[in-house]
Amino acid sequence: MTMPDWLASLHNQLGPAGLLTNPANVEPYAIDWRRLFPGKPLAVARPANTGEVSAIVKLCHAHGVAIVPQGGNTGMAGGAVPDASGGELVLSLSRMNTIRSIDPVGMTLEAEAGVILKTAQDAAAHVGRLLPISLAAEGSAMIGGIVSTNAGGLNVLRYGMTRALVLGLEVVLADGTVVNGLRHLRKDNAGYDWKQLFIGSEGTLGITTAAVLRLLPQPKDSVTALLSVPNPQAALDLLACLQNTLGDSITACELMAGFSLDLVEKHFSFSRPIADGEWFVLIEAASTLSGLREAAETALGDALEQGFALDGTVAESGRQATELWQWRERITESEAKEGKSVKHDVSVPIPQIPAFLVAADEALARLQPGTRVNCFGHLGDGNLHYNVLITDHHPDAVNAVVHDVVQRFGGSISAEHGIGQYRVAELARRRAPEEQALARRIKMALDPDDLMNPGKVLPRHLQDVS
Ligand code: FAD
Ligand code: 2HG
Ligand code: ZN
Repeated sequence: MTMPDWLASLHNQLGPAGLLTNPANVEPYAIDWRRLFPGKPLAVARPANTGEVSAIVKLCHAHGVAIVPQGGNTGMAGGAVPDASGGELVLSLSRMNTIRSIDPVGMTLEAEAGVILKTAQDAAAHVGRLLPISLAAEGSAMIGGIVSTNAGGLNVLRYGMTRALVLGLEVVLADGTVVNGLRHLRKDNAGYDWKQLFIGSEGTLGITTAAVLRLLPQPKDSVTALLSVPNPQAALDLLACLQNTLGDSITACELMAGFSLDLVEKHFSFSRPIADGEWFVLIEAASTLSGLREAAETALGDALEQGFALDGTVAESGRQATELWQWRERITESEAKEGKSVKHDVSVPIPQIPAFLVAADEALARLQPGTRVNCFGHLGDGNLHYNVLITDHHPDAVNAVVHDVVQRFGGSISAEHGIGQYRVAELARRRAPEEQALARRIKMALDPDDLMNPGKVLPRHLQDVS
């Protein structure tokens, strides 16, 4: 099949490494991590710099071609893959992988969108600083994807979501205009803080080409413990009890059902460091000051004495801490190996977690008794991954049942993964009309032709919606 003229001219401009058209080469970019949303890219553009991104976007704008930005393609909502029409261009940021600067005094790191999160973390650590964004996909997820999904992860309890760590952004707008807001400033109230619109917008408003991230001092000491708890309420009591003593040195507090650990044991053959139980909590504290370990061990002893935890193990070395974290970080892969699942990335007000779990379990049992739920997540953020292993029911029916309960508890149907294409209909069904209308006005202002990742976050053809 011959290329349209505009694509041929793009090919000349970007060179063979910059534009992939061969079906075998574009195939890896066509489907999401969960393999739920197979698409068909028109081609894959791989720009080497911001100027090339701008040139691609200008050309697409002129020819009415939709663009799907893609980073590490680890997203959980099908946001980074094109539809099946064969008409959407995937724009991969993977060749834009330069860390432009690290400033240990001003504590900032400026990175292009295609820098892998782990590479950025390591670069910060190399100068004694911490980039605290951390998630199990950090070996593949890229800064542009992290920013564009406003990723959460394992350290939100102490450091906040990605949004809290972004100081500056460079973006390419839907008409190809480059907007450089790469300021390394802690305080900047000069006009609208427009970068906030792009953070978490999942590529629907423009393309993030680089970001300035905030760094922190690297902790000198950390303590990691895995505890079994009798129930989710005890897990919350445990967290509160530890916070009373350890304050905000607690960086992570992750809840895992016994079933989640069973899955990891089954699919990775790890041997359990702790007796079997119904629920587990993985907790980590970190400090730049000395004395953390003694304080943490005393606090954990008190929590055990008060019955908030039944059993526990504290990592004695960095290697043991990594091993404990494997129980948490391997859950997603274990679930995928187990088979298909219907994922829910929900949040509810933190004190409501135990009641939410009871209500969700009851509602699911009414739909189908005996359904297996892989429930784990970021307890300290009120964010649970309440994943239902495949049932006889259509995923939409399962979503509806769980999200009805979430809504009753005043929660969110997407705490950290975003909407992508997976949750578009659910969001449209559940968001107040005024909020939806406001979102459409923002989209129409920045991307009136609906060419930036159409059909993600918002339904397609906004022009047709009154
Ligand atoms: P992609 O998947 O490539 O893209 C995600 C979205 O951002 C898409 O809509 C895409 O179009 C858009 N996008 C990507 N790059 C750009 C750009 N430069 N400009 C504009 N738009 C862009 N997420 C969490 O929040 N917390 C977790 O704990 C977590 N754990 C995970 C664990 C595993 C094992 C896996 C597979 C995923 C996990 N995720 C988690 C989800 C995922 O890693 C995050 O959403 C991550 O931020 C996606 O980064 P990415 O580079 O892979 O983005
Ligand atoms: C995590 O917390 C990720 O590990 C993935 O957000 C959650 O697999 C999931 O549903
Ligand atoms: Zn998560």
